[in-house]
Amino acid sequence: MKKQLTPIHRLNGTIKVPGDKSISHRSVMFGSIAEGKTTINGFLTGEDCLSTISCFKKLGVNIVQDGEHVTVEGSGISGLKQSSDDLYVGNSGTTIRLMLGILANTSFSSVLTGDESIAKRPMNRVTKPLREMGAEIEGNEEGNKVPLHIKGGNVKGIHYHSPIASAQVKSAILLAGLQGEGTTSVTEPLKSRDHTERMLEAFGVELKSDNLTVSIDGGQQLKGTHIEVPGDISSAAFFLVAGAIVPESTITLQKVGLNPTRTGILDVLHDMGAEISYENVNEEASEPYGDLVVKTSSLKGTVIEGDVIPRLIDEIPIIALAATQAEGETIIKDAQELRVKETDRIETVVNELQKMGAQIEATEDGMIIHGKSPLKGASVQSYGDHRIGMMLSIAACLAEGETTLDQSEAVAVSYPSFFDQLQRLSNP
Ligand code: SPQ
Repeated sequence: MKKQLTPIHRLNGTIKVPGDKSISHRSVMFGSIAEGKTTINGFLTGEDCLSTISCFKKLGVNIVQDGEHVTVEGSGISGLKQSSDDLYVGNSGTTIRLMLGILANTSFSSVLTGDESIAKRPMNRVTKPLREMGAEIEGNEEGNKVPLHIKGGNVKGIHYHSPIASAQVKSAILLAGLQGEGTTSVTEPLKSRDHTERMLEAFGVELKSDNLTVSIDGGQQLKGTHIEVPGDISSAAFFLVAGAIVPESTITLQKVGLNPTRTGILDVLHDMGAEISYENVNEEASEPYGDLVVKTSSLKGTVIEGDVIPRLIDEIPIIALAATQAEGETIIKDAQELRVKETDRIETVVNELQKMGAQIEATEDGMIIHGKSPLKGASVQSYGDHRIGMMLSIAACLAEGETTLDQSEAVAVSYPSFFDQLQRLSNP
C-alpha cells in the first residue's frame, strides 16, 4: 500500500508506545511450555507476536488474546502436540529461531516456514548448534533456509561459543538445553539482549550468568506466572529521534523498557547532543522501565562501534536518519549483522535516504553519514521492512514536499498504531 506523507512542522504530546516485541514473544512461548496459567499485560498486538500465538495454538496450547491482555494455559513442554499444519512464522525471525530451540527435544516432527523475507534469512546460526545437541533438522541449503523440518532428538548439553552476539542464537540454545541432559552454556563475543534470562527466572528457572556466558541445567520445569510487558524502546526510538530533529517539539513517551542491554540508542543520542530526560523510572521490576521526555535539539556527528552495537542494532536505521540532521560526520562500524535482518538494512537505509537527498554511503559493516543535509520528498520503499518504513515516515516529516512510501503496511509488524500516534502528535 502506498502512503502519501506530508511535512510536519512540530510534534508535541504524550504517547504510550506498544509493548516490547522481544518480551511479548517470550511471554507467550514460555507461558506455552510452563505448567499452569500465565497472564500477560501490555502484549504487543503486532503481526510478529500474533504469529507466535498462532504457532503455539497449532501446537495445542490454549491461548486467549483480548487486545493487550493474553492468557496462556500451559501443560509443560511435554504438553505440546504435533501440528497437522506447517508452523507459519510470517516475518518473524525471533519466532522461528526460538521455536527451533523449543522443538529440539519434542517427540514429534514439525515444519516451520515464513514469508519472503524469512526465506532469505540464515537459519544455520541456530540449526548448526541444535543439531550438535541432537535435534534432527532438514531444510533448504542444508538446513540454512526455510522450510525447516525438525524432529526432536535426545538433546544433550553443549558448551557453545557463538561467533555472533545474537539473543536469538543464545535463546534457542538455552531453550533446547533446558530440556536436555546435563548443563548447556553459551558464550557470546559481546553481550546481546538478556530478556530470555530475565524471563526464565520469572518462570522459576535457575540460570547462571557470568559476563558473556550463560549456563542452564537441563530438566527444569517452568511455572506459570504474570508478565507485565513494558513499552518497546525500539518503537520509542522513532519518536525519540523525531522529537530531537523536528523543530519546536516536546514528546513524552510513557513506560518505555530500559533494560541496559537495549538502551544503546539513549547513550548514542546523548553523545550526539539530544536533550532526553527520564521520569518515573522503576529499576526494581524484572524489566526496568520509565518515561522519556525528548525535546528538539542540536545534534552533532559521532562514531558508533564495538560493544554498543548489539545494544542498538534494531535502532540503526533511525539513528542514520538522526545523523543526516547532525553537524559533521557519523560513522557506524561493526554492524554487519544489519545485512541479515528483515532486509539488508545497510543497503535499504542508504538507498532510500539517498533518494531523499541525504549524504550517506554504505560500507561493508555499516555506513558513513555527512550532516547536516536538507531532505526532499521522494518516492521511497519500505521493502516490507517495518523499521525502514517507520524511519522513512519520520524522514518525510522533515522533507520539503510530499513523500510517497510504498509497502507502508509493513509497520504493523511491530507498531500497528504508528501512523495514528504520529498524526496525534502532529495535531496536539
Ligand atoms: O524477530 P526479528 O525479525 O529478527 O526482528 C528484529 C527487528 O528488527 O525487530 C531483527 F530484525 O529484532 C531482533 C533483534 O535484531 C529481535 C531479537 C530478539 O527478540 O531476540 C534479537 C535481535 O536479533 P539477533 O539476531 O541479534 O538475535
